[in-house]
Amino acid sequence: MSKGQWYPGSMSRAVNQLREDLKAVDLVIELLDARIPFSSRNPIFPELINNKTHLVLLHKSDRAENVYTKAWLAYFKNMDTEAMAFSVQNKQDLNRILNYLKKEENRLRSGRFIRPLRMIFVGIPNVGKSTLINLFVRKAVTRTGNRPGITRGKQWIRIMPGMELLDTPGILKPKINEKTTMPLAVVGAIPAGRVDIYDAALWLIGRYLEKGKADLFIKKYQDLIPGNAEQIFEQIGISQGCLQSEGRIDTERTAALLLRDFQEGALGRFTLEEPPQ
Ligand SMILES: Nc1nc2c(ncn2[C@@H]2O[C@H](COP(=O)(O)OP(=O)(O)OP(=O)(O)O)[C@@H](O)[C@H]2O)c(=O)[nH]1
Ligand SMILES: [Mg+2]
Repeated sequence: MSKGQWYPGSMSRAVNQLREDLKAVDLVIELLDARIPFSSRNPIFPELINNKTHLVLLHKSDRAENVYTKAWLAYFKNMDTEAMAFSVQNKQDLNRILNYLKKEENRLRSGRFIRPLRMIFVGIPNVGKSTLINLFVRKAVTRTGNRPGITRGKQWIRIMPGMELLDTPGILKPKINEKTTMPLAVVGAIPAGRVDIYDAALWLIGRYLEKGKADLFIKKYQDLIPGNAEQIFEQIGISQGCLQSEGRIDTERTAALLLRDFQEGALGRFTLEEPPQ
């Protein structure tokens, strides 16, 4: 099967746009969700960036478990890919990126200063690209505006002398298959409606049970009696008052509440994917 048949039209348009944008940069900063580094990476990405200097950020690391974030960092190191954990909550993380960029700028230029080091943030929807661009905008020395002729239509943000960031992020939809659907759904990277949220909620409870972390549910929703995923779901519905008129629980509302609580961090730090051995 050719690659074109794998992706619907909008996907290939996005890929073509990204291919274009990548031509204009020296450095690609790829954002992965630290809770799902596997599912939040589109497998065509490594081929697309084609040996460009590349930094992986395990983003939203404040939502992930440190022990697994460390394991993922070791995994990328092992693959000779530069990677850092990142969270907007942690000021040091931004400084760490800026230091990395300064080093890269020195290394890439190595005396022959021709033009600024240019970079782009790339990642799936909702991974945090705009949030990160805004952080850099606040640090920025100037917005450089359009550069007709050189990089038509692109807006660059000069984040410090000799360093420019493309102000529109590269968006690459995740690859959705039976392995990635649920992880993407529970972090909110798949639009509602594409997945049955009851299935997603049960799957999530199942993961907490598997990891022996059901206590985080009990802490959040109180007075839960340990049980299987269905029983816990049922009790959450009752304790949170997600009921229908006949007194049965409203599964849609219960599932939505549970997923929202997970996404907002009310169910603690939780990593859904561990690196391959
Ligand atoms: N917990 C946590 N949430 C974050 C972090 N960074 C961003 N977010 C949240 O993630 C959500 C998505 O962030 P955006 O910056 O809009 O993501 P995006 O990649 O630009 O999304 P699209 O424009 O849809 O592609 C927002 O609710 C942010 O507040 C982080 O480091 N930690
Ligand atoms: Mg955005």
